[in-house]
Amino acid sequence: MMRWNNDRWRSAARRVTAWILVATLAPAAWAQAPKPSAAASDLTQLVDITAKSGIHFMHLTSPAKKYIVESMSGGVALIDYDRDGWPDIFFTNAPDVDMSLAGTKARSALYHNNHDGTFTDVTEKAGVGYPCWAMGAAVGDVNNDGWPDLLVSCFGGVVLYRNNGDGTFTDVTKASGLSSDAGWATGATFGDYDNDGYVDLFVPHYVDLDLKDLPTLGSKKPCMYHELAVQ
Ligand SMILES: [Ca+2]
Ligand SMILES: [Ca+2]
Repeated sequence: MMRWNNDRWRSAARRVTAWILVATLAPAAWAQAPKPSAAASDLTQLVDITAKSGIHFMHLTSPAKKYIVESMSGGVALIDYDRDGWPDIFFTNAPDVDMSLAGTKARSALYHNNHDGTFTDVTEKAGVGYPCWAMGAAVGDVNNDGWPDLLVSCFGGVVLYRNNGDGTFTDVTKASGLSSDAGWATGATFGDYDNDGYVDLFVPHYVDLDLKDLPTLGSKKPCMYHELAVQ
């Protein structure tokens, strides 16, 4: 059992006195504080509901960040894949270099919007969990069937998933002519640039990097980001 000596009692008494002072002075301080304007009080407040949302996705990270490809974060796409009028969420994920060389993949995730502030992980049924070393994602109806399709940009090209309209997707990368892209696609966006009624695709690339020929730190002249050496 904890024993209280006189010093502790005096310390506790000082804290109680302090709280009484705060409680006594607070109304006066509040009364003197400027009242918020009507415009400020009308501003919409954003509330963090992540813990209650059912979304438990965690993007993998490499604390060491030895290579530039490990320093990149992932992208998120909003896609109403079931066309119920409520946006669903796709998260991209990526392994680190050691995982990739060992053949281990990182799981991306698709969450269905339950209409009540919560989401359900539907990744397995949808079949979109392991597209690639995923960087970003874009949403577009590439075949004009009314169902939004999903393109994932990757370290190593892009992956195009066609929405089957039943909660599942099919990888149509090769059939769509996109499998020849083997570069580091950091992001992607759809847009009908020639106004023919079919969405076109723009894929920006980043630097050349070969996982099978990675430089050891200091073996080559590194890039300098401010005063940080990056390879
Ligand atoms: Ca939806
Ligand atoms: Ca479609």
